[in-house]
Amino acid sequence: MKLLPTRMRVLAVPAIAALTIGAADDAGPAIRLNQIGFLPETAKRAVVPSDSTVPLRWRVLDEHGKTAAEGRTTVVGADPASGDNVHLVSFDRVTKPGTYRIRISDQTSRAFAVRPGLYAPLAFAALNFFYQNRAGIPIEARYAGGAQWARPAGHPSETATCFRGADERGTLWPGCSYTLDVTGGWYDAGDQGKYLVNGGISLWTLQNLYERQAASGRFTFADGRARLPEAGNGINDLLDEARWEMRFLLAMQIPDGVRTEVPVGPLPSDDPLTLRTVDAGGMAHQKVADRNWTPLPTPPHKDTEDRLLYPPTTGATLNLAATAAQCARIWRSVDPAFAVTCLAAAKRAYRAAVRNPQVYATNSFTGSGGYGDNDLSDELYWATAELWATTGEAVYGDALRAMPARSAPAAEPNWGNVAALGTITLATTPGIPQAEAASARAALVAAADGFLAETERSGYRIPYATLDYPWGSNSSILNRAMMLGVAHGLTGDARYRAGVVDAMDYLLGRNPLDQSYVSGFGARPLMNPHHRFWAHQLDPSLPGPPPGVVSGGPNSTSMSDPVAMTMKGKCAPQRCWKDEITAYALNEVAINWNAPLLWVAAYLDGGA
Ligand code: 9MR
Ligand code: 9MR
Repeated sequence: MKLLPTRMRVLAVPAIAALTIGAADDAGPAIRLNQIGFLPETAKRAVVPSDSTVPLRWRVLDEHGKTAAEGRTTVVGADPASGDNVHLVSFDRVTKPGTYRIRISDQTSRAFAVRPGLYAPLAFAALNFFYQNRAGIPIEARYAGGAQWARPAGHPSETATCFRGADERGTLWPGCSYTLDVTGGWYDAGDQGKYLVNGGISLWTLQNLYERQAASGRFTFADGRARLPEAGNGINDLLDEARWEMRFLLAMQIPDGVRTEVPVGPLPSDDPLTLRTVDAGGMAHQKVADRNWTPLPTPPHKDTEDRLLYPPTTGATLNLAATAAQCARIWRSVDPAFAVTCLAAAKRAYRAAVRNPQVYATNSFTGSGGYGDNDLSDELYWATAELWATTGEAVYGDALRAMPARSAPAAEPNWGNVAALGTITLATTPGIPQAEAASARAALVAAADGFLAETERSGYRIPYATLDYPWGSNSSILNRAMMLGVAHGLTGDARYRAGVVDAMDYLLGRNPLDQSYVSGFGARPLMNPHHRFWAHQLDPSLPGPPPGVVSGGPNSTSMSDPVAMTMKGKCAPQRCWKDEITAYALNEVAINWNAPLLWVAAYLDGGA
């Protein structure tokens, strides 16, 4: 990778090392750190772009200008992910609550806080994102944090039938003779599609956070603490939010006895596809979404497109099986009737997926995203693990023991690779037999060790050393942080917690763009995400994002939107990002990205 010129101005006095620190420019002071600050007892690090080859003197100054700590930077050197030469400042020993700045040579950082409770507002805001993206219910000012975010219900009674006719590749779909009432759930992202694949990982993450809090007894979102219509109903607010999505997933399940035409087996590359009739009872539709892409902006209540059910897939069905199984064990003690509903749906979905194991999403419809995945072995493993953890039934344990995914090294999860979700469940749910629990724990700790090793190769010191930044890279980093949090819980080893802090520091400003990727948090927060309602940049009468929304982040590998296209080949991976609403490959928001933000913020707040 070629080193690219950085945006900083380097003073041309190389003989005097202390002067070669990058100067402030429009990106702010050249000392990069978490813009919301630090908890008293965690790792504290800043990164300084500088070409100096010798350590630089730093001082941390308190609010009176007195030196609270001092030392010399560690020279890290050239960092291909950012294109910067960097130094590291470590000031863990500043633990006294207060407001500080870092001074290096003639540069002074922004003021930052050291204080307990720093992450609670972020955790609540990240949860509120899900309320704000609810379909089928009016978004009210009192819950949304202000009148600007209120809107009438989007798709308030969404009774949909199946797509019928020719798709983009000429395959002819038969439609169906039924409708499903699929009102509710969360919109996926900047678009208003509602997808089972992606709904699944997002819902799992909220439910998992609840399970961890139930196990520890420290509930961040005890009933009445969050801003939600359901607050005060006697049920934990995080569970209320999760149930909003769970009910939608349940509604997407096909009634028993339905036979439908779908592609069966690996998808050929030539179109149109040949469809075969299968027993689809218990399968789930891939998505309900607009027939055509709506323009930006389109507030949800102004969407005039047809809303259609798209063909059932094995992937969607396994997402339903996994999350409904998890739902069943969580709700057993809270609302037993809902738990029974979830378990019945999970088992029915699982049977349907086993009967139809290779019905893949074709990615051939306009108007919504594809979420196509041609390897469902990890989804099967995940669903099997969840059902086993919930029921203890031997049929699931036996199936699981026969699966290769079990011993695979654990990568951070994403919508298309969900094995880690099953492994976390096996590692942490009471009742899993010792052998399986131990191997799941070992796999997670090994993965966490791998992430920490990557920190050592990362200039900005994050547990993510790739030079190929994918679509939604911020969520890859957050999901790694979640796994590090799990490893911390399993081992008690503080190094894993420090890794979580490193990841969050990057998200909140310790990056080459000096950018907080989260709206409403930090000195330079996200302002213009790709979203059809938070579209202030295109229409001043619409709001910007509410606080607590994370951008997908730098994307150096699929630079397909109009903004990204102009940057292609010209940015170091961590710089392939722009805060522009039209930059959907760089700057969209999504439920599966905000979910790990919520998980990690709650964890850092002491609640996971
Ligand atoms: O707005 C859409 C966004 O939610 C998706 O992530 C993205 C990729 O599937 O597509 C966006 O929609 C664009 C479409 O793909 C092409 N025409 C312009 C659309 C609006 O930006
Ligand atoms: O998150 C998805 C990413 O992994 C894919 O590369 C990308 C293009 O297919 O699509 C992303 O998912 C989008 C979905 O298709 C539609 N809603 C918005 C999602 C986030 O951009």
